[in-house]
This record gives sequence, structure tokens and C-alpha cells, in this order.
Amino acid sequence: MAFHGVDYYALDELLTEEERLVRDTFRRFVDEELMPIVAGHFRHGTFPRELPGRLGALGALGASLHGYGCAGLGPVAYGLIMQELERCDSGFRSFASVQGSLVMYPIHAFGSEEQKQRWLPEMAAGRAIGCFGLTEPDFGSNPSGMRTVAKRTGSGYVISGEKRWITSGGLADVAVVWARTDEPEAPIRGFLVERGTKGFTTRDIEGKFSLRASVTSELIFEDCEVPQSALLPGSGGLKSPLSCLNQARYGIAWGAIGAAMACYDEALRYTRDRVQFARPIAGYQLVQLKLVDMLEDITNAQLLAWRLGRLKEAGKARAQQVSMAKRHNVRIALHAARNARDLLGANGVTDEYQAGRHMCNLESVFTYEGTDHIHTLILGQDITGLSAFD
Ligand code: TGC
Ligand code: FAD
Repeated sequence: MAFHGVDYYALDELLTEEERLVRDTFRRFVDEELMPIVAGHFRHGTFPRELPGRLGALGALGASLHGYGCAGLGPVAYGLIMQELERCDSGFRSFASVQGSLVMYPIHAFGSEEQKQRWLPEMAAGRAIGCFGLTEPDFGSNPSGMRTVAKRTGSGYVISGEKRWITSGGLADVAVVWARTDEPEAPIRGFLVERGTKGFTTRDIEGKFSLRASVTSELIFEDCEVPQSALLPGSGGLKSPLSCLNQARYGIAWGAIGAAMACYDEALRYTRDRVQFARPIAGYQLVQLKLVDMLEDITNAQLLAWRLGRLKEAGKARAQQVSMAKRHNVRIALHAARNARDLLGANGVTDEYQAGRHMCNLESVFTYEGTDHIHTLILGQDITGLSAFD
């Protein structure tokens, strides 16, 4: 059934014509091409291999970057793409987030001209796939403790260590890998490690309850020799990977609205139709309370994301503001998914409906790109001036 949007406060009026056009293009694409296949991929734990090429053809990959075959869209248009993709599935948005914000962005920001020419046009078209390796088995929220090292040799570096929970790891042609070097000024540097490099292997993580239509992997580096040209020359310090996270967290703030809208839309339709005690359940006060909470939360999330987008456009968005939008919007989306699942009764636990899938997916979204706690502490530090991390 076609999705007509959730816009209680006429927020469409705040969008430019181009932004609405981009949103409507992706809305149609999602309804026609992704909705029919998503439940099957989630059920079987498979990733649609045609997705990168289709997203590339539509200009969704690295959409806010300029040059090198990228679409050069503004932040709000980019956000609306993430919203529509995640309206279908967080795993599909994750693929696009990682490719654009966590792989193409660092190549664009920190790469040499040769690295940009080699990778960005291929990645924008979806012909090459990338992944971003920051998290390690023992260092998730605290990446500053990473153990992966890159030791200098005469001609390059030898990388040793392990990355875990890496989106698209098993699919990727190239991994952006963050490793500790012995350079005193800014020891953490980024490297581009290509699939097939000796000493580099990947292993997919099985048995996920969440993001089942996305590939999540381990990256293993055993004395993996890379040339000097693998180094992202402009990277230096933890600040570099954290600045990539700002881009991806921004996209998640929009994406989560999509998941929440899908759950609200489904719950509204279902409760109007479902009759218990001789009346549609949408007529009961407790049910209306849940529907109204969802709509109000979505409206707040839309305003937050829109304003953050306009600040970003003006070059004024702070990382802490991105944290608030990621934290708030994922929270409300998870809440909406749990409530929608409830309102669907037993049907809510099957993949015939979306709410249960979104609910499971959003548990990962709550955890990745900075857990809810971590964003709380980032904001706590910002308003008190006191760090709770130290
Ligand atoms: P701290 O001392 O605060 O900072 C180190 C340096 O980094 C700078 N910085 C940032 N720069 C840009 N953007 C940000 N968001 C930044 N946050 C910090 C900071 O100014 C400092 O710069 P300088 O010049 O003084 O060196 O670092 P810390 O070690 O105390 O850590 C702070 C903390 C906990 C907030 C940070 O480590 C953190 O954000 N942890 C969460 C880790 C995380 O989010 N991992 C995500 C991995 S990727 C992923 O999940 C992909 S999911 C797939 C998908 O997106 O779909
Ligand atoms: P931990 O850091 O061990 O946290 C466990 C719990 O402790 C959380 O509740 C956390 O909030 C809490 N906690 C930790 N420290 C504090 C503190 N100081 N104060 C209060 N509470 C605290 N990583 C990548 O690098 N690239 C990827 O592409 C990627 N994709 C992912 C895909 C999926 C499906 C998932 C689930 C994860 C992915 N990640 C990726 C990893 C993700 O970023 C980490 O899972 C996340 O940063 C949290 O780390 P952790 O899982 O080790 O949890």
C-alpha cells in the first residue's frame, strides 16, 4: 500500500522544491522496489546484492559530497533519502550510511587525489563497496583504547589486529581501517585496505536478531602489509574517525524518523480495521494514547532533524547537536516500534507486518554510532562542562 507521509505540522512547507522531489523519488523507489523484497531478506538473513547499484543509479551514495560522481545534495535532501530508506529497513539505510558517511566521506576529507579518483566514482555508482572499521571486540564505546596497530616498514605499514561489528565487512572491496601508529603527534591514522590483501580476512557474524538484511562482519589483520599509498594522508588522531561519525549520526537522526513513520502508519491502519469488543480498537482511549504519542514524537523528531539540517547547511551544526538528534530520534523510533508491535497484537510478532522488524533493527541503531548512554554523556559534558568519561 502506498505511503503518503506523516506531516501533522505541514512541515513539507519547510522543504525546498528540490528536497521534496528527492524525497518523493526515494519514496517511490522504496515502495516499488524495496518494500516487496525486504521481509524475505530479513527472514533469510540476506543482503540484496542489487541494492548498491540501484542506490548508485539514483545518486544516493555519498549524496552530500561534491565532485567525483557524487550528487552534491544539501544536508536536508540527504537526510530525506536516509528517512525513506529506513522507512523500509534500518539495514538498507545502514548500507547507504556506511558507504557515504563512513567510507566515501573520509576518502573525500582525508584521502589523496589518487585515492579519491580511484574510489569515489566507483563507490558513488555502487560498483565498489566499502566498510568502516573502528570498533574492536574490547573497544566499542571507547575507541581510544584500540589495539589494532600499524607498524611502519621501509615501504609502508604492517597492520595487525581485529575489528568487530563492521557493517558491509563481508561485502566490501575496501575497508577504511583505523589503527594506532607510533607517530607521537596523532597516533591514530586511517588506512584503505583492499580485499585480497595478504593477511586481511573477513568473517560474517551470524545469528543476529537485528539488521538481518545487512551484513555485519569481523575484519582480521594478521601481519597485513600495505603500501604507503594505503594511508589516508589527511587523517590524524581520534578526531578523524569521530568526525566521520558526525556525518553518519546525522543520517541516522533522519533515518530513525522513517522507521517511526512506518510503524505509526502501520499501527494507525491496523487499529482502524481491527475489531475487538465489537468496535475498531482505534476507538479505545488507551490505543489512541499510543497513536498520539507516536505522532507527537515523530513531529518533534522531524523538527529537530530539519533544524539540524539547516544548521549543517550553514556550517553551524555542532557535534553535540548531532548527538541530541541521534539520541532523541532513535529513542522515539524504538518507542514507536514497540508500541506499534503491541497494537498489532499477535500479528506484530510476524514478518507479515513491519513493526516487529523495525523494533529489532532499532535495538542495533540504539547501540551503534554511539550508544544512547554515550550521547547522553556527550550532552551532559556539553551543558555542565564536566566529562563523565574520565
Ligand atoms: P575525546 O578526548 O573527547 O576526543 C578526542 C578528539 O576528538 C575530538 N572529537 C570529535 N571531533 C569531531 N566530531 C566528534 N563527534 C568528536 N568527538 C570528539 C575531540 O575534540 C578531540 O580532539 P583533539 O583535537 O582534542 O584531539 O575522546 P574520548 O576518547 O574521551 O571519547 C569521547 C567519546 C566517548 C564521545 C567517543 O569516543 C565516542 O563517540 N564513542 C562512541 C564510539 C562510536 O560511536 N562508535 C561508532 C563506530 S561506527 C558505527 O557504529 C557504524 S554503525 C553503521 C551505521 O552507521 O549504519
Ligand atoms: P560497550 O561499549 O561495551 O557498551 C555496553 C553498554 O555499556 C552500553 O549500554 C553502553 O552505553 C554502556 N557504557 C559503556 N561505557 C559507558 C560509560 N562510560 N557510561 C555509561 N555507560 C557506558 N562499528 C564500526 O566501527 N563500524 C561499523 O560499521 C559498525 N556497524 C555495526 C553494526 C551493528 C549491527 C552493530 C550492532 C554494531 C556496529 N558497530 C560498528 C559497533 C558499534 O559502534 C558498537 O557496538 C557501539 O559503539 C557500542 O560498543 P559495544 O557494543 O562494544 O558496547
